[in-house]
Amino acid sequence: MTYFSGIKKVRFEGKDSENPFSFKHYNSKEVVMGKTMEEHLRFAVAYWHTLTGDGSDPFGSGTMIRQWNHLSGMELAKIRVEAAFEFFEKLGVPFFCFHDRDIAPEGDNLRETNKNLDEIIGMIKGHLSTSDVRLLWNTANMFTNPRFVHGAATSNNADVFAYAAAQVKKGLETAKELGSENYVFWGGREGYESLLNTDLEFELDNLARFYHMAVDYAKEIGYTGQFLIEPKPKEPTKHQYDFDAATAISFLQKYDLQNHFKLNIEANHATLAGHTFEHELRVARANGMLGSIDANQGDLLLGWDTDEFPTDLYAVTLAMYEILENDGLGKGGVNFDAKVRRTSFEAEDLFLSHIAGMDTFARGLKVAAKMKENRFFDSIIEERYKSFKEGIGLEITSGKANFKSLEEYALSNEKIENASGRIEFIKSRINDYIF
Ligand code: XUL
Ligand code: CO
Repeated sequence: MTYFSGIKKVRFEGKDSENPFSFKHYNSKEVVMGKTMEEHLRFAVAYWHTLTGDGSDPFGSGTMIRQWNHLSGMELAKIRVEAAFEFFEKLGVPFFCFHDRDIAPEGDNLRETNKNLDEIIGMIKGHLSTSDVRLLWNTANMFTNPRFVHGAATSNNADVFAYAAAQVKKGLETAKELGSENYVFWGGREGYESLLNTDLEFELDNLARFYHMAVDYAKEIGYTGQFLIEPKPKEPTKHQYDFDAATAISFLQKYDLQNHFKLNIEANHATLAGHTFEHELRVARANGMLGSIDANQGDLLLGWDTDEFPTDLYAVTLAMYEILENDGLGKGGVNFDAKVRRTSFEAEDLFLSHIAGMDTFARGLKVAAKMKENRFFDSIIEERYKSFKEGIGLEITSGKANFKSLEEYALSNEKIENASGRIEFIKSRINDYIF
């Protein structure tokens, strides 16, 4: 049985190819700065958008034409696994990611839910053993079911906290069983709607308790994957606790969790927080906490998470520069947390959208590598901060200066001269690199 019958394995054919089902730029074996593109990019497919998503929105039902539309329950879950591996292999992506509830439906109680999950995990394990595909990360969906109406680890209801703990316990066992390279925590409904009924400090303490329990349990079962927190400022709650990279990092530091977690930075979450993608990557990198990325893009005219496939070459180039400067993503990767538009409802669009994203990242990688090789940003930064390399600047950075010596210097320094930041010139040079 095949689920994408008209489509052959997608191959690199170069930029002059007329075949839409080919890569124009992503050549998995091409070496860029000492590593293959496949090693740099570590692409992953998001199960929830690509296999589970049906194109429904708050105004209308699903539009996606899929061969499995007539099925439901466990039958549907099983077919999706078959379709998933056909898709991953035809597309040539090395990784995928899922939430527990993407792969198997809930049963009448937690025991039955776990039984459903076990059956599907068994199937996935079978596929993994005969395929080159691996699991980049798994996570727990603790936001869809009504029990999570007030949050999961930050719920006011201790029974919900316990349920969430049981769910993540199972998630960590799944991660170990399937050899997942990372385990993700995105704070689905961990936030608040109104401060009028919220004990913010208590909820944050509970969130930290929850994370410590997860760290302890991973250690207990010998799961050594990287833990990742995925910041997002809002949606579904009005205010999410893991608002952005800086907020997540200070939370981890306050609760002594910083050595156990890195961040999974998502482009559209960055823009919702009023930041650029590269800002969030830079903040994570500067703190040694850049672990993985959720590759997508938002629509700057819309105020919500549109999760579009990333095709903005400018933004992707700057993101890839941050990743190269981070010396790669380690165990992390580039996960397409992106969905085809509701109007792109044919199964073929799943391929075309991923190809668009993969080609954009391949181009971004190549441009960023050229900038890095030419020390484009390094020389701008060196020139701009050169006043700290000698004289009074060197005294400041070497710890020799104090307020008194600096006052003495400032009193004797008649004229301060600043240099232009040259922003417009820099932007036009970046255009030259891209085009
Ligand atoms: C939601 C989001 C999630 C996480 C995993 O905005 O990005 O899909 O990536 O829970
Ligand atoms: Co995401």
